[in-house]
Amino acid sequence: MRRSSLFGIIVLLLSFAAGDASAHALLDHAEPRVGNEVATAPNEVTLWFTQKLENAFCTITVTNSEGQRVDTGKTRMSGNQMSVSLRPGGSGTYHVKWRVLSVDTHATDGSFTFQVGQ
Ligand SMILES: [Cu+2]
Repeated sequence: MRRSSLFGIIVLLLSFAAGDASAHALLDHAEPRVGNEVATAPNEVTLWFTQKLENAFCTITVTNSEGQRVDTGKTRMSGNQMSVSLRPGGSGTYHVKWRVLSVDTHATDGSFTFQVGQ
């Protein structure tokens, strides 16, 4: 009897944990697209998330192939979308790092790259 109620509690906790994980703001897609190559350096990067974002605590950092920061630091946000303007950074691999706080107060972060052609 004790054992079965303990099992019930564990199942309940696991289902809470699973529900919570799906509620975090994860990267849905980006422009330029994750891993893709674009012909010319874009003048901004836009990220779309799976959940609405809490404006005050979200950042995007973009560096070019030489590791120089090319984002202007000014992010624009609307709902589940966040953009940052870029300075010219030449060709090569760009790294995008993001950190966001979703409206459910959970912080998530991640990174991806895209290529800029010659
Ligand atoms: Cu969450």
